[in-house]
Amino acid sequence: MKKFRIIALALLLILLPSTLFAQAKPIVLRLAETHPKGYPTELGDEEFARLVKERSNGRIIIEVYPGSQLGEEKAVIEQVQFGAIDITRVSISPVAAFVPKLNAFQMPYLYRDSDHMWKVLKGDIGMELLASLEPFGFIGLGWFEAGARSFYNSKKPVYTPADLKGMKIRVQESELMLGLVRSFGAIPTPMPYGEVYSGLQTGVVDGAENNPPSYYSASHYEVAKYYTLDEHTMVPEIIIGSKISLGRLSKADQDLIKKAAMDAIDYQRAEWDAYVKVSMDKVKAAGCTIIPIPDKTEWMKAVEPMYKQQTKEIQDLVARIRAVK
Ligand code: GTR
Repeated sequence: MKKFRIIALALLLILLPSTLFAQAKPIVLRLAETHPKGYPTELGDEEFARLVKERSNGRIIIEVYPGSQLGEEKAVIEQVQFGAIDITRVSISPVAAFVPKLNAFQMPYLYRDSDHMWKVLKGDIGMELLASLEPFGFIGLGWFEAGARSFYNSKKPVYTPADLKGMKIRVQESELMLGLVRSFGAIPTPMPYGEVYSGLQTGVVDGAENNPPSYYSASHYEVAKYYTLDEHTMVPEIIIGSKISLGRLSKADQDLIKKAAMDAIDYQRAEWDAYVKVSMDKVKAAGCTIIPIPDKTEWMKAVEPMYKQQTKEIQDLVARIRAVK
């Protein structure tokens, strides 16, 4: 009996520390980010990770991999779907290839302004769209700001849609963006973000389109100095998790992660505004030709037919978005 007690005690001493150790081992989730360290979306990712760590008392760690270390956006989205990457922050544009409904959020000249867009994203429609990602293998976690996208090129100043005619313009891997560029009479060329600089430099494309932070931080301004502020789209960024990998966590942990993503939004938006100013100052100082377009009527007219070409589902969503006051 005594011998049995000694063995039991010995076993307890051996097993107890290892159980404690197992409990202390954190859950590590990898987050893929296209932009480099210090870019506003990357700072937003870091804030999201900080909130998750703090609120889970260090039980859940989100490791941010910036600068496309885990791949370009389309490939990363696929890996999230298969559970090989846990989370990513991407533009909704390439996600819409997997979840077509999201196209409603990137229609040209849709929002009155950024406040209108944020009312939509944080309101019922935004929540509904995040939830609608689940059947496709994603858990919609939150949105980030990405301002407005405009055209830039290496050839000449562009003042009207007619000036874009025949130009080869790089677009994200998105059907809707291909259609948008065609509406302006230009020739769309889908290409991963990481290839745009050399594409512009070698003349594979004449131009591209993006917001001021991307135009500046990816150095596109060095090789495409004409930037026309036509602001054709406001395409929100999205944070998506893998249904396979996050699905293994408890409901409480999934909710904690969702809430942290939402709570990181205001921080990211403030960083965004600051970086837009820095970017515009830098590209002006570098001698880029910035062409403001205060009256966008003819730009809007050129893309108007796109609205009629959308599915009924998207047209209904667009009507609801426009009705948000
Ligand atoms: C940026 C966006 C990136 C990426 C890029 C692109 O504005 O933040 O996630 O989608 O545009 O044009 O590929």
